[in-house]
Amino acid sequence: MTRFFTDLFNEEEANVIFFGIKINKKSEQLLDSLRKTSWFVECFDVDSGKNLLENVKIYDIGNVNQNEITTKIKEITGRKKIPLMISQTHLSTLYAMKAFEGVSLIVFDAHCDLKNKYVDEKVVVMDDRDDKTMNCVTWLRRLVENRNLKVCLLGIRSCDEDEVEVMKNKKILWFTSNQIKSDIRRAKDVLRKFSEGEKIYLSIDVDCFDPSIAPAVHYLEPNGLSFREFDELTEAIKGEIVGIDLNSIACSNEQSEFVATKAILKALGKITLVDNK
Ligand SMILES: [Mn+2]
Repeated sequence: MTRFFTDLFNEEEANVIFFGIKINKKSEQLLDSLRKTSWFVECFDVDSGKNLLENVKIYDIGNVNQNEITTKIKEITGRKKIPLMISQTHLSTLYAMKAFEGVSLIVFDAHCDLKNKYVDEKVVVMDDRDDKTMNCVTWLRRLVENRNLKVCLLGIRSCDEDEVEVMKNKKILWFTSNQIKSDIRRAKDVLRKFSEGEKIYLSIDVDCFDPSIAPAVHYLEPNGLSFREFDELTEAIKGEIVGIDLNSIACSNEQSEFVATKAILKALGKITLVDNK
């Protein structure tokens, strides 16, 4: 197996543990393809003159099932390491967040994922009981209805009135794609204040990007973030990154995979602590 980004480190010395979520044969092929793509992404950032992986030693443990996420992450954080997960569904983030306490959540997404129930032939229902309230468009609703959590959503451009109500009631901080495009300085200022001194779990839904740069998503929402906008916002995040995921990449597509792995690399560049958490 080609390992994600590198095979330089063993599990013991690594401070970031990577794993993919296997849903079916196709998702395993996609994960393998992403692993191969990651080797072609340059770790040196020419603008900052920094190696984005300078504080990062990644070890790839392979793929795990959706129902193993919470246990796996608890095991990783218990060993003072940072989990990095790639999944085809955003529902995985719900199970990841169950492994953390006292963590704030930053999500890049075109959608709020705050629906109470949603049925669509494209929505992969992950629950064995065929539960229509547990999927990639309801996961954040399920998370915030049971927990007091600081949440910031970035890049929103598709949601309904009910979801806006939930954002207001739950005091979720959110920026639409248009708000980011018209005043990114303000978005960055607010994001900086939101994240300062916090432990941060960062979740990147690939559909936050404009479909012109990342077309391999389930819902091709126009007017998405440019890579530069994503990069600038990520750069503004303060605090301590305790977990990262990238999700909702729908199928193997070279262009989208490159954008996805580059986005992960930028997120990894935010890791400042090595083993002294
Ligand atoms: Mn999502």
